[in-house]
Amino acid sequence: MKITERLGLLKLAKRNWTMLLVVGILLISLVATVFLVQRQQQMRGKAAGASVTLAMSSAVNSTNHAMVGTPFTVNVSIGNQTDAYEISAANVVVTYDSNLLDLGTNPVALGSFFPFPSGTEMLNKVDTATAGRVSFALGAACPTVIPAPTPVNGQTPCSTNRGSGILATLNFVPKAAGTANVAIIADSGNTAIAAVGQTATVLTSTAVSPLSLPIDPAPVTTPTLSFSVTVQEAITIPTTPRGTMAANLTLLNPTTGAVVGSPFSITMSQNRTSGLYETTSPVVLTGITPGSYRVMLDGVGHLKKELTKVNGVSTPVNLVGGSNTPDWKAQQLFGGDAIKDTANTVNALDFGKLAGDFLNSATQGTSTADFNFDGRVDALDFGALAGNFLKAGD
Ligand SMILES: [Ca+2]
Ligand SMILES: [Ca+2]
Repeated sequence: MKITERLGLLKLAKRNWTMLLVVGILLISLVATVFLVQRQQQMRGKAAGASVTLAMSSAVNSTNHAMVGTPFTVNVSIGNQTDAYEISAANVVVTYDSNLLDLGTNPVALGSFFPFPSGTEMLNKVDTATAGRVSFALGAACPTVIPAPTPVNGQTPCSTNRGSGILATLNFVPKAAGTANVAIIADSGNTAIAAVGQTATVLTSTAVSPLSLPIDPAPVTTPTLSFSVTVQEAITIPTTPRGTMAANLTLLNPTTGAVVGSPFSITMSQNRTSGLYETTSPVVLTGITPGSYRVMLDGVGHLKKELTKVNGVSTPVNLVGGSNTPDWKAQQLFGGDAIKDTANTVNALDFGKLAGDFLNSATQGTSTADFNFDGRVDALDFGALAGNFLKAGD
């Protein structure tokens, strides 16, 4: 073969290689284009079926009621069912029945949906200024997110997330019994969800069912009462312990003065150190609800005394559930009232009783005329009666 012929063959081969390369590139481009178009179509389809919702849940329900004074929580969750959106921020407004509920000391606790928000940033965006309304915005400083997240109601969004999760936990303290409503104001002007690349809220369902939360009254704890008083005739502490004093304790309505419930029969004994007569055990005020009362003590042989009188003025005591230990030790019982009657005084009838029991062995130890509880009716008791003659009880 001549050289010129050989060169011609080589030129032909080079053209073929070039053509092959061009065809190959065209083919690859075609495949890539088809793939990208398909991918885009897939993504469009995903976005079209996207659904972002808000929901509330609480352990309080028709079975497990809340209770006055006992805090409980409500979770506010986001549902991003198709994971189509990269959620960048949430602004949620919740209303609650402020007649029945107070917000707890930490009203909005951060949920787990946003992975990196700073709690401090979020707390700055919690608004509890209006009773019955609490709002919070999640999202803080994440300046490197590209594209820049869309602000929600002026709040700068922070880290992004897909899927579902708890945005925040609201803390409430029930203050009155009833059925409290807690609702999300789910309209775009108040509650909004922002997603990367979206210019409007992506919240699809604005109908969030309010929670109806039953609240029971707090269980009533029965008040108990322990106190001491001074018994005029028994101030000294003899070698032989003095006898006990039986008494009726009566609670009165502070406004009307009406007797509340039944009188309580109590026993008081002398404290061997102070000389005061004290309740031997806390008086369990069964049937009495915590509240404000006047308290009357009617001890055997002694004029009736209002323990809640201060300088002659009724000053009701506030009895709480559980232990009450008011300081009534300065209240003094006056002896001489051997016969209790409507006259409520130390008078001739009482003197008659004392005279009848005077040094009478048959009544020693049991007589209502033993005003100093020493087991005898004698001159000391006569002295007490004489000193209080014509005095009236409360
Ligand atoms: Ca009397
Ligand atoms: Ca006596």
